[in-house]
Amino acid sequence: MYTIGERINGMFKSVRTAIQEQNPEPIQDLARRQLEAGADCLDVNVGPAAADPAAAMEWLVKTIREVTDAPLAIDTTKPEVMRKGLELAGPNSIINSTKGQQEQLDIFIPMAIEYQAKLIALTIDENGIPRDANGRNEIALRVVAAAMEKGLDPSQVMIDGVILPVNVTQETPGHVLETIRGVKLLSDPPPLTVLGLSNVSQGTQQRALINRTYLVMAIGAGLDAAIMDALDADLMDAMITAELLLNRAVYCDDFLKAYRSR
Ligand code: THG
Repeated sequence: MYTIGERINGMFKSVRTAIQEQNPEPIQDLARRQLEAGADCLDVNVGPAAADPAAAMEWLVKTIREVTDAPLAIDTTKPEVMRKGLELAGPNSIINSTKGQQEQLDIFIPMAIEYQAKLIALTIDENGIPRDANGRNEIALRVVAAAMEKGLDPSQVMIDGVILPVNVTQETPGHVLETIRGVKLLSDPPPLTVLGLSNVSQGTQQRALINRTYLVMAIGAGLDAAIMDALDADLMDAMITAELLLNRAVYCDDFLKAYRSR
């Protein structure tokens, strides 16, 4: 499992304040701690409140790059903010994200090729979020076809089935699991799959429990990557154990420690 740490997001008050005050310590601390906890990549999102999102993205990426060369997932809907982030982040970045409609694919697929970045595609289009897995897989197929047509290998595409809070639509978690399974049949090589895990528990009373139970289910369905709270040690333990039980790591009594020191 490829772990993308979710915490550098202006949605969190401490991050929002750090951006406003241009105070590097809280950001650099979150970068270090998430990587120490096992994150492979860091999501970077200036949040909805940033007055000048391109300037905020520039400051965030430069601030993170003072402490780590780890891959970054540039999390914005705005092409000019994305470009700024990719320029400063360097190779192995992730474009987070494009939607499935043609106008967006025409912008973000060439950008992925230009910056040699992976491309997260949400299974959303001009008609919104599909009700079920069929609708999601239809959009995923269009994305993969567009990528191949433009010369982006499907293995560089990460399909996000768009999980919603379970207390808002209780059918969605099941539909997204079906999407994860279905996406693997779209092409050879298939695209990767990713989720913004914490969305599933927003507004619920048992966030951590719901997050880790759903992560294990999604890993069982074939999930390749998740944007998740790498600072939640129980969540990371559940992920490591799921991988062990799927025979992706050799068992030893110290398997949690062995994975973490890999
Ligand atoms: N898919 C993709 N990218 C994404 C998402 C996705 N990026 C953003 C988001 N969804 C994933 N990241 C988060 C980060 C935080 C939370 C949820 C998802 C979260 N935040 C607290 C809340 O809303 O309750 C904020 C708490 C606070 O304010 O301190 O849960 O789906 N590709």
